[in-house]
This record gives sequence, structure tokens and C-alpha cells, in this order.
Amino acid sequence: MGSSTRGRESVVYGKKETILWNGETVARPMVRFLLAPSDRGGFDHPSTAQAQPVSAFRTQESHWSNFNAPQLLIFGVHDAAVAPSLSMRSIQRKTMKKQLLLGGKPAPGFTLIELLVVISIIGILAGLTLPALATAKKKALVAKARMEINDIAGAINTYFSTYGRFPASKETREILDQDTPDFTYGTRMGGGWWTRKGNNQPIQIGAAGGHVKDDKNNAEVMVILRDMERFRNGNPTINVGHSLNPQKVVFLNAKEVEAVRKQGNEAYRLPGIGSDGVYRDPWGNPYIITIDLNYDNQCRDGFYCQAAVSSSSGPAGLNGLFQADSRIPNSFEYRGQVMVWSLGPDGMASPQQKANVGFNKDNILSWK
Ligand SMILES: [Ca+2]
Ligand SMILES: [Ca+2]
Repeated sequence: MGSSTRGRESVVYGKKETILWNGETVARPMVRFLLAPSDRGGFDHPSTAQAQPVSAFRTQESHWSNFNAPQLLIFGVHDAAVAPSLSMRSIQRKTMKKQLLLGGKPAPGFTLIELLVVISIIGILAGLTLPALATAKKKALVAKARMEINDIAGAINTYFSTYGRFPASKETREILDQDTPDFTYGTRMGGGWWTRKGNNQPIQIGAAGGHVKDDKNNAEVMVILRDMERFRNGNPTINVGHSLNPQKVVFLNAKEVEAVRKQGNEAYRLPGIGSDGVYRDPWGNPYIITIDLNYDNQCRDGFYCQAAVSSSSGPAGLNGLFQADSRIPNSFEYRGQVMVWSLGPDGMASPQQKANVGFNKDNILSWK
């Protein structure tokens, strides 16, 4: 012990006692002994050390100066007469035992600097990890949407194989004409266009022609593919009496969600099949479905038929589309019978942007 504290100033209290530090209840003055390092190694005898009142204790002793709690426990003596009677070895042993000093160094623990370094490292790691997690989650949702899109397209094709026709009501089939050869089940919701939550720009995607009043969402296709006679609120669907699915085949399995969240005229947000029958993507937006209802093995989607979106070079369009009628700019079509797509993670689509950029870049397409 003597060698481990050689040459350092230390503080030793001749008698161990526990005293509540409150500044007022200490009846007798506290005394401390400053032991000067001895040339012989160890310390000079306490009788040669200074004795100072308790008021000096806190101000002069660096080891304790940080303790200012009102109930500070102090180990020390309160009777100076006792101190000289203790041997140096006893004093040093008690000092060691209490770990007031360890080899002349402060007791081990975290310093503020070390704590800040640890916190900084944790912050940096979190900063690196969180974006990666967000990216992984986004990719997982995109993959989920793609799977659901494929399921929808597959179910429509299976329906066609079963019945020799596509799932659409008589009402829908009757609005088709030269401008609207095929039908797009788009983003119309009840009395208005669906609008992205928090954005005043309505996303209006309907059939290719001018039949706005007849635009509708995918609920019609869903009730046929799922053989639903009634919505969950009891209202009859277009398939009541199994009129459009007489074999009562469930072509599409999908998660039904109970609540349809609504804010004003917008925000049908829950993924899955809502109580309104609409099948929504992982971001709460309806899947958009175009079916070749004039049975020419080509599909004209209400959004991707537009030259501003799909034109590339001449009659060849983006993502494999082509201009079906050279006299009609907005006649880009897909060589196939079903197109299913999602607005993508951003929940947006822009008729002023090409299919591969901007709001349209993240759209998820069954034909891409
Ligand atoms: Ca067609
Ligand atoms: Ca988008």
C-alpha cells in the first residue's frame, strides 16, 4: 500500500464514521488530515499533518469536491484526538478497503467524455441502420404489391378460362365504344376521385374514354372474382345471386380488412380488401385494373394509353406498349388481355411525366 501511494498526496481519516452531510446537524467540526508524501516512502505521521475544519474539507479536496448532494455520506473522524493513536498501516488499510483511492487513482467508472463517445457511436450506428431498415421495408412492400398484382392478373385469367369471358358487369360492358375499347377500374371512390392523404392533387385514373360518370374502382372485379353477393354492410353487390360467378368459384384470396379509415372525402387507406370491396395496395391505394373487354388481345389502360406517359420513339412506347392507332395519340396499348398496376410507394402518378421518371417511376406494373 505504501509503495502504491508513494509520492502522492492522499487523504486519510483516522476513524471511520458515517456522518450525514447537511451542513447544519454536524455538531462538532470535521477534521481531516493531509498527509504529505514522505521522502522515506509512505506518509508522514498524522500528528504532523494539518487539521482543518469541515468547511475546508469540500473546498480543498478534489476527490470529494464533486459531491454536493445534501445527504452526502462522509467517512472520516470527528475527533482530532483519536487520529494520532492510529497506526499508518491501519489507516492505509482502511483507506484501501473503502476504495477511496485505488493505487492513487480515482475509483473506476465512466467519465462524461466516455459516455458521450458511447452515445455518439450508438447514434452513428442508428443513423446507418435506420435507412437500411426503411429501404428493406419498402422493398418488402413492393414485393408484396407485385405478388398481389400477379395474383389479381392470374385470377382474372383463370376466370376467363372458366367462363370464356372477363369479370365485368353488363353496365361496364355497355359503356365501351371506339374511344374506350377496354375498361380501366381506376381511382374513383364513391362520389369522388380518390385523393392521396395530405395532398390536394386528386389522382384521377379512369377508363380511356370520356366516360367519367362511369369510372369506377376495382370493387366490381373483386366481388366477381371472390363471388361476393353482398358487401359486409349487407348491401348487394353486382354479383348478387352469383349472376357473374355462377359456379361460385373463389378465384382470388386476399386479406379482408375491417376498418376503412376516412377523413373527409379521402383516405381509404388500409391495405387489403376493405368493407367497400376495394382491393388496396400496401400503401392504401386501389389497384388499377384494365381488362381487354373488346377481346382483341390488346389492353388500353386509361393512364398508360397517353402519349405524354408512354410514347418513346414513333409507335413504340415505353415498357413494351405500342401506339395502336396512328391517328389517335393517346392509344398506347399493351399486347395482352389484363393490365394491373399500383401507384407505388409514393401513392402518386402524373399524366405529365413519362412512365419511367418522376411520380411514375415507382409504379408497379404487371407488364414490366
Ligand atoms: Ca382491347
Ligand atoms: Ca408512383
